[in-house]
Amino acid sequence: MENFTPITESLIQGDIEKLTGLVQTALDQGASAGKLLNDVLIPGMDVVGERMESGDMFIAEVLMSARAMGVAVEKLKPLLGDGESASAGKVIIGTVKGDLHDIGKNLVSMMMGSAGFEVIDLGVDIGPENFVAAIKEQNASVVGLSALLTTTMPMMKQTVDAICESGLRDQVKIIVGGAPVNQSFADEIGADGYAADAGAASKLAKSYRN
Ligand code: B12
Repeated sequence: MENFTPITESLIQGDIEKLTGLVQTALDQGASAGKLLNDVLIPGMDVVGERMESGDMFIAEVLMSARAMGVAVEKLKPLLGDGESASAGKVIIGTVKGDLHDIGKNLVSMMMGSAGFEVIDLGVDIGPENFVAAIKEQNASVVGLSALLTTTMPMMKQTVDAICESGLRDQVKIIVGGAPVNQSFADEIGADGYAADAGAASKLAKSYRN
């Protein structure tokens, strides 16, 4: 096993109490919040993403790590100077209209947040017009659509079409995901990308940065 710092280890284990205690100690000893985030916590979440993709971590474990990361990020947020917390970009995410499943979407949302994106999670049952309004309002560069039902997959196409009709298509990368969705469906409806899990989704969004 790789040689992780105790902070990274408690993050991977999803041990919120231990993680927040260790982060506090590091801060008390003079560590910078930005360094902790960028050099310790985010690389830790990258490990979680890799283990998820390779099947070495179960969803429940990933959720625990993601929650622990969320708590640590909340703790560091007020201490981060503007320069240190430069956002990787804005991501709008939501489950499409007619679909109420949100566990996977929340996971993607958390992983992207951990990767430094500013994530605006619209929630579930989101109509095409709401996605369009949010992209416009937030000036987002990536939009993620989630669907878990075969019956709501056509709503993904309607959402992509609405984004095209709104004239915002050139401004955003559209990525899709959810158990019934795959790469060829993404291609068929004119999305930019598909990712099978939260780790891959975050990687995909990062690949659009440059
Ligand atoms: C939990 C669950 C529910 C819960 C949802 C609770 C919640 N808050 O989400 C409840 C009980 C409410 C529910 C309701 C229904 N459900 Co349901 N549900 C499930 C179940 C068991 C698990 C889904 C889940 O959370 N998986 C775990 C997460 C982590 O995985 P995930 O969602 O796939 O997400 C990952 C990836 O897909 C990807 N991803 C997800 N979103 C996105 C987005 C982007 C942008 C990207 C890049 C990636 C990405 O990353 C995620 C993390 O790795 C599935 C079965 C299954 N095995 O999928 C059925 C399932 C999806 N449900 C099903 C059905 C039929 C229903 C109902 C119609 C049942 C009914 N008769 O009322 C209703 C529909 C309600 C509605 N309108 O949406 C069927 C769908 C069948 C089909 N082919 O369409 C399934 C497959 C069960 C089955 N085998 O019959 N359900």
